[in-house]
Amino acid sequence: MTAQNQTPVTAESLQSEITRHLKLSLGKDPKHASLYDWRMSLSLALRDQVVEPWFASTRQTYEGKHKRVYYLSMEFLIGRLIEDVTINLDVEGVAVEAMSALGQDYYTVVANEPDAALGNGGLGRLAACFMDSLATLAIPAYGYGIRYEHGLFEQHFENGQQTETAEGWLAQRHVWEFERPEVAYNIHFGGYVSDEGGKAHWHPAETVLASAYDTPVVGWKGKWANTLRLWAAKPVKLFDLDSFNRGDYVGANAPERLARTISRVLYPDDTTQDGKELRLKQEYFFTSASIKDLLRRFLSEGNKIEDLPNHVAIQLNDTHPAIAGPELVRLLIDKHDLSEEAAIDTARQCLAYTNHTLLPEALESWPEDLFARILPRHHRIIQMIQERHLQQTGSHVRIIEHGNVKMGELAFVMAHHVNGVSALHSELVKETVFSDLHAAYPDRILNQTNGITPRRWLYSCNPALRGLINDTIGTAWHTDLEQLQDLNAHLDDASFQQAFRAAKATNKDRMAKWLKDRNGITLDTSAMFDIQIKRIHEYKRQHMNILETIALWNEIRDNPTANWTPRVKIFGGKAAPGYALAKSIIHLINDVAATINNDPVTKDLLQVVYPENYNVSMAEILIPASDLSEQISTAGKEASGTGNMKLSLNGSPTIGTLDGANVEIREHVGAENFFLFGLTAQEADAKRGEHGYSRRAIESSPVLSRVLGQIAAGVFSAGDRYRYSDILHNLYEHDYFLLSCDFDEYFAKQREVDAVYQDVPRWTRMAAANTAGMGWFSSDRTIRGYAKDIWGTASVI
Ligand code: 8GP
Repeated sequence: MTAQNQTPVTAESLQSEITRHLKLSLGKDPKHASLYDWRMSLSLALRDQVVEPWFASTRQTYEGKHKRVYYLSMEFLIGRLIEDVTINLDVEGVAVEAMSALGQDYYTVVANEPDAALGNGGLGRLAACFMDSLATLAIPAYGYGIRYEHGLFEQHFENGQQTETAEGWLAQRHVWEFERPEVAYNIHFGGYVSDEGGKAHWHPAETVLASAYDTPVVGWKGKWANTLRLWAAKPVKLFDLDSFNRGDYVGANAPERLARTISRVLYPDDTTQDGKELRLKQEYFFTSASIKDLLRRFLSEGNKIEDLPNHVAIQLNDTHPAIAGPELVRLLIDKHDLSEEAAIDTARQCLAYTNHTLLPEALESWPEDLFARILPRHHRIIQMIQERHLQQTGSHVRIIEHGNVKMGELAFVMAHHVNGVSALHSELVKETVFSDLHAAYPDRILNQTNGITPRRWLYSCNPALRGLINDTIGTAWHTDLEQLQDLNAHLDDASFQQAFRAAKATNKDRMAKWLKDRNGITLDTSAMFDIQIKRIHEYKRQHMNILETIALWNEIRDNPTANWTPRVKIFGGKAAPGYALAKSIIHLINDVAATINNDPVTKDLLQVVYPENYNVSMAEILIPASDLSEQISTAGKEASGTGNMKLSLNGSPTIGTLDGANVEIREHVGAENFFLFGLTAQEADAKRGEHGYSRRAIESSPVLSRVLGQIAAGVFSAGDRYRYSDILHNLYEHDYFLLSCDFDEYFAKQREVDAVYQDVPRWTRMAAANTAGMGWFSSDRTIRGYAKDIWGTASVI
């Protein structure tokens, strides 16, 4: 393979490449170079190193006629790339040395890179981890998505309340990508369908161009590289010269404005679907371009269309690209003359669908009239798919029902396999949302428990722990994370324990310094760092955490000289801009922080911090520093979680419910190393059937009643008794997410955490046992599972 054939990179060679780029690509004299110039030059010098392995991988795939995986996703939450590339190419040390020889600090340059935040949360970050594992495992693959001009919004706090501004990652040049103006497809919308000579013809009303931008994704040790191909929308006609000549300068730009809107912004909702026409257009835009692109590649290799499933595996990351089914069927019938039956069968053999959530509001559906107006040909094709499905299975489940086109049902019917993302979630997929379709297609649903890339989420973000693990068990874990179990032999070894604590202390110091520099906040690093980082949502129950914080504050004030375990409660996460209750929760957390942090009685024992604008690079600092991981969702609601995996892998035990992948994490790290509380998914369902359960639970809990009473009295809102009436009303009257029912057990479990934390050897053992037990959660394992059970592909080197 090329990586081995390539001349090894040395500090000297990299230094001269950086200088060359500074001069020839940036046009700068080193004397006048800014941080930006240095970052660009370093990135370009590194990118050069990826090109050869990338070419070689592509060549090898063509030559071997290997099947390719196409991962279609509206979101790729990539984060920064410099460290990703230096780690994967194993040149981090060399890069540090080269930059230092140029008078620059490598880590300052790294921190200058903006996050590529083309995603909202779990689903988008999973796609990024999968791209890393596909490259590391040398499975030929393309990621297909949208090159949004504006990624996830930037979050600010004004008087404790979230405000949002547009993010601008492309304001500076994105050096990692290669523009491919020659790779472009016309994407059509609207118009009507006519029937001529027994064939349907779509006469679209609107057309935009999908133009490709490629980013190489290099795997471990540079042995293989795949492509992330993102589509930008461009006008077919750049400019309306007629309008311009008539003096209508605004009108002249209309074609460009219209097209650009499609790839302008990432939809900022996490689990709520937005019924906007634009979103449907975005979905069709990138899916159609991707399907056309993969068909072009397939046909250019001289293949016959019937052979498509032997060469192409298309994975739909949630329902956002579910239009891939009808689009592929349309192209097979209208352009390649397959019969309806053959087209559906062929398409289905290529397609698989991953479900990421059971929340009903996230299951996409489109008003049928809107759908038919924008995609009239696909509307007819879906009717045809539905007819065949109803006839063949005798099922009564319709794709179009009550005037809505249901994308989950469409994705299910058009996929050869449907998977959930944790063992519990996959069972719930069978029992709930898709129970009827599961009865009609009993072999279709399977499970692939999520994973995380250990390159980014241990090796790169936690050099202190990486070093200790290397010294203790060697380096085999770099490519086989399950080797971490060898740490089990050292858990009771005093010197190992001490080194483990030292690594954690280093990470806590690093985080404290970062927060001091960023927000001027001083952290007590000897306190327990108790962290909840994720999107803000009622089901994730950040409000349970902050109510527990208030309860603890009360207890400390009642008895300040007791033997308390000092804690820093750390929150991170964004709320969807239109999700009012989630925004109220953020406000409450910030209000509580303001009160508690200024209380002289408790200030050395309890602190609440909520750094704004949580993103991937913030996660890389917070996760290694965590002592306790909060995974407290209502059982049955968190499909998997992946933050839970990152924290546990980095030596932070979980306090959590039996939800999503928590269940499997607990099995792998050992029940004795996990703080379990709360109703099970089944119990939660039963509880919802009991009339008046929340009011009863609140009234029978003195601790919770007191906390809610304080909020209602305006203790945290300068006497304003109504500021949080939405949260209070919700808890007393609905409490669908059962905070009231789980609260007392959660509070009690936290006090157990306090006690164990004071038993230093016991706590260290637990923390290290978490790291040792988490090897199974590598996304390499997950991807091997998809390759074997769903895609029919394997590593090719
Ligand atoms: C998330 C799930 O909430 C999380 O449990 C899981 O770990 C992650 O997907 C990866 O599987 N779901 C989403 O991010 C999600 O559904 N987002 C779409 C609605 C935008």
